[in-house]
Amino acid sequence: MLQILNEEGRVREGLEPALAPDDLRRIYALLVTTRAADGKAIKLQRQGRFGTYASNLGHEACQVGTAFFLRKEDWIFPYFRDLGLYLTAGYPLALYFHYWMGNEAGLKTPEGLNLFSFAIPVASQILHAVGAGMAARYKKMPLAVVATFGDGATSEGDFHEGLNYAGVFKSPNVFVCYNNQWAISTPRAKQTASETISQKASAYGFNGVSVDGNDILAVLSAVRDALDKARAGGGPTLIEAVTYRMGHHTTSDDATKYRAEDEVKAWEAKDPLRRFQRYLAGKGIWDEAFEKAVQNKADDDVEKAVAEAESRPSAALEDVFAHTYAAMTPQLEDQLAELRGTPREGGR
Ligand SMILES: Cc1ncc(C[n+]2csc(CCOP(=O)(O)OP(=O)(O)O)c2C)c(N)n1
Ligand SMILES: [Mg+2]
Repeated sequence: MLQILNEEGRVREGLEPALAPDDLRRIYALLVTTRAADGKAIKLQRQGRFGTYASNLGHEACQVGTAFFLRKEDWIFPYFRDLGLYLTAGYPLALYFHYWMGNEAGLKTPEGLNLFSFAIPVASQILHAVGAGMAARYKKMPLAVVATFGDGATSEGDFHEGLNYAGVFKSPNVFVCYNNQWAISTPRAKQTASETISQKASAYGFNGVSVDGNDILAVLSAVRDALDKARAGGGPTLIEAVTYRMGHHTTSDDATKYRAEDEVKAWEAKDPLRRFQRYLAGKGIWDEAFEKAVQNKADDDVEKAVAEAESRPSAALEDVFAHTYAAMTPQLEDQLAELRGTPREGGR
């Protein structure tokens, strides 16, 4: 497993990626903003101002590291636990919040951002990403297409079909699996008998690499190499970012029912933010004043996003019924009429 920063934030000789101090500052700010926005989202859900929400605590390095080197022309097919990726890609936080407050409009990507609405059906985005990758190949566009997903997604047919196709046709895909050890209550050991998730790539004829997903430098390096390879026509790569879901699966879950507190505690010591912070301190980039400035800006951005999201219109009542079929079935029309207080004659 590739690790560049150890748990104390010390860097391994010869592996440190060349990043300008301003990039390092920007990466740290993205990590901190992701954590601040995630913490706020959980509080808002507890206050009834958000719907069910999927926590991101512990995933910040995987998410920011995956998106940081993407170019404007690349495409991203994310999943529901990808807040840091959204922020790094430049998605407005207010829109992202608006979605989780219960309005589909929040996932309507602004023009010019090649970011697909995130997938809730586990692994379905992998097929879309491979299709987009093939389109880029046919059009001879030198771009990369990224799909992110969890360890649980690797048990879905869509994962195997997508990676098989990508391998055969050398699509310019980068598959990033956030292996956070759990798929709701299913532990990694019950997900697959493979020793690693990255080794699955060899069955499809391309490279797989496992990286420490709590080490932002390792994620950045592996993803940058894979993006360069994809853009140059070298075909796909599977990256397994080994991390841990520090929170519950969603706000509707209680992880204390199925996992031991000791396990969570052990992962606290591997915190991706603290590790990167120590690295930056060693380089003379991080100090208390910098920390305060970054935190204040993050809190400010988050508060502004909440205010903006809450000032946007609420979802229409019809939305609950309107999007399952191209046209509503008579039963759905009956239900909508009933909800509006005007039940239809003979309605069921
Ligand atoms: C096709 C499909 N089956 C089941 C579900 C219910 N479900 C939602 S998240 C999840 C587990 C996902 O685990 P993983 O892929 O490891 O991602 P993580 O939540 O850990 O980030 C399941 C089973 C779903 N959304 N889609
Ligand atoms: Mg998982």
